Amino acid sequence: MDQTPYRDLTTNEIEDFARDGVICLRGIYSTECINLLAKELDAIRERGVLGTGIKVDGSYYEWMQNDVIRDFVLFGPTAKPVAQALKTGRLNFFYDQIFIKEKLGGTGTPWHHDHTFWPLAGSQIASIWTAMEPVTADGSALEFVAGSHLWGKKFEAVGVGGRVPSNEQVEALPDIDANRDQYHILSWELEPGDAILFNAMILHGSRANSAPLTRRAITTRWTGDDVRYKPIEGVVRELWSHDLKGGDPLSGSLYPQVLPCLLDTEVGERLSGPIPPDPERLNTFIASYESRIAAAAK
Ligand SMILES: O=C(O)CCC(=O)C(=O)O
Repeated sequence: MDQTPYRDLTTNEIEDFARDGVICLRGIYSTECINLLAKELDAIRERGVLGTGIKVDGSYYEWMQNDVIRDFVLFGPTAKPVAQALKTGRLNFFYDQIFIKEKLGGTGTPWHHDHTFWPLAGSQIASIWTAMEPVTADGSALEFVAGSHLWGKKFEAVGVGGRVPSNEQVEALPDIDANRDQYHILSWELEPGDAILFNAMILHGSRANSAPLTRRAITTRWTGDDVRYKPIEGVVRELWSHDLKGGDPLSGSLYPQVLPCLLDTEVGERLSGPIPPDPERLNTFIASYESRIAAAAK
């Protein structure tokens, strides 16, 4: 996989990211890179989340077991522009997440911001999202409320699976769709290789896919110097155990440093082979997933 960053961010892009909370980067990934990823996304879809057979429209932390996604994250061209936008010297990888929106009817992603889903404190947190096919406005293109990362509010975590309970103090989400003219909404149509880089506090979502093309996307999530681990109840499902306690900088084999350089102590084990999830945590995840399906079927 191409190891060279496509280019440095311009001063304008860094300023736009700070002001709007989101920028579009054209042609950041090569065709070869997208083709490799597309094959893996299809295979993951077939095998189900983390190889469990659970088939939903997404998966996450696949990099721990999938070598193409591992190389994309650790050696691909993403880390440097993300670090430039976040103005951070140290950049850790947080996790990858896959979002598939089936053609002609795939459901959208509700408006949300990412921060309240995650066991993190700090402001230097961003995701970079790219799709395997052209994304049109009616093809579930991402939408962002420009500047909402600066509102100083933390909203409830509402994702594709519904509202995620949290013991954090959070506010109800504003009804953005009912008042679209009151917000500055940014969205881009994309070609394969283009990507969108956005702050973890920006409100974003996507509408249902009414285009005749299934939209397969992958987001990688990154943290900078000021970020600390902050355990919160019930929000993100970490299926690998780690030693992080509240207040620790991210580190270790689950959340390794990528810039200024990889550390053998953190990535050595992963470079020598896939690391399966902790069986107990995985079983709890499968059971909770199955009970959610059963409850929804009643
Ligand atoms: O692909 C989507 O529809 C949602 C993506 C998203 O919310 C994210 O990457 O944080």
